[in-house]
Amino acid sequence: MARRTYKSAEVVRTAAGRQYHIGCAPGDVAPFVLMCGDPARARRCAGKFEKVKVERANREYVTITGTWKGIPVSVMATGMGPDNTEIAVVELAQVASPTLLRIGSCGALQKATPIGSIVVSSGAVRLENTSTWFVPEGYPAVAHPEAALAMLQAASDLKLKHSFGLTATAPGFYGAQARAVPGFPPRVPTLDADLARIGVANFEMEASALFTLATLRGLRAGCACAVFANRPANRFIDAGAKENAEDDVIAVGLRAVEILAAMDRARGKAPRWLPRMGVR
Ligand code: R1P
Ligand code: URA
Repeated sequence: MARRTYKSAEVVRTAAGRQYHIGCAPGDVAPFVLMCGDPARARRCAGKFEKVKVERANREYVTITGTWKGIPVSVMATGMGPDNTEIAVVELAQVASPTLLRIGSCGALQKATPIGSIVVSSGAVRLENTSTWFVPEGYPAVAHPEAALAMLQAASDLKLKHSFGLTATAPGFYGAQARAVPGFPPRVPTLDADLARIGVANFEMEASALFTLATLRGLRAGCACAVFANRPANRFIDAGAKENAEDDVIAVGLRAVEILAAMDRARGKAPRWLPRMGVR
């Protein structure tokens, strides 16, 4: 994918050459980065690496780089929300050109989507406004097809209940996801039902910023989320099931890295992977 060039560059680095928020320098980040909001999930994911080479932690950003089945991989916690994701993607892109795979959690908007299952995003509705400071309203936030396919195949290989569809990225957990909390009535109380009616699969808080900025920069990005809530059924996951669902979405991310690495080998110097190339 073609990389854009810029007339002038503003970079924010510390004296040690590390990016201001994420604390990473060139060489710290692998060609595949798994991303999630929760630092505990990032550490849980890194616990599955064979080796850990780099660990950086600053504010909510935790980046751990190691290997998985011999493939160099990083996991990064970004904290919650599109604004945090913007900082993560912009600063990551100063030190590497990675494939970015979000391993998140979400609330399902369709009644039939089971809690604990996985939703792979085809694209995201930009309910947030972080991305509008880069692109106009009509600009679509789409997953890279290779990343989306790899995450779908990963969920299938792992025999996990999964679905594929549009995600709505909200700039908050309560009002912006139409949660009615005493004392804090949402301005648009029908938003969850309205989105469900037009086929949107799930709510979360990062994917559209990730997809938009990755597309701008020519990076591959994908998103798979474990379902923690079923909004039409008004149900939320319990503690034990949450751990299992987190392990599942981590497994999807790691398996997707293996699949993408195989797609890249099969593609060789071709600009993009096509199904006829198979995997190696
Ligand atoms: C809200 O609880 C948080 O969980 C989801 C949302 O997108 C938001 O960040 O994702 P993570 O589990 O990756 O943090
Ligand atoms: N994350 C969200 O953003 N919403 C949910 O309902 C669950 C997880």
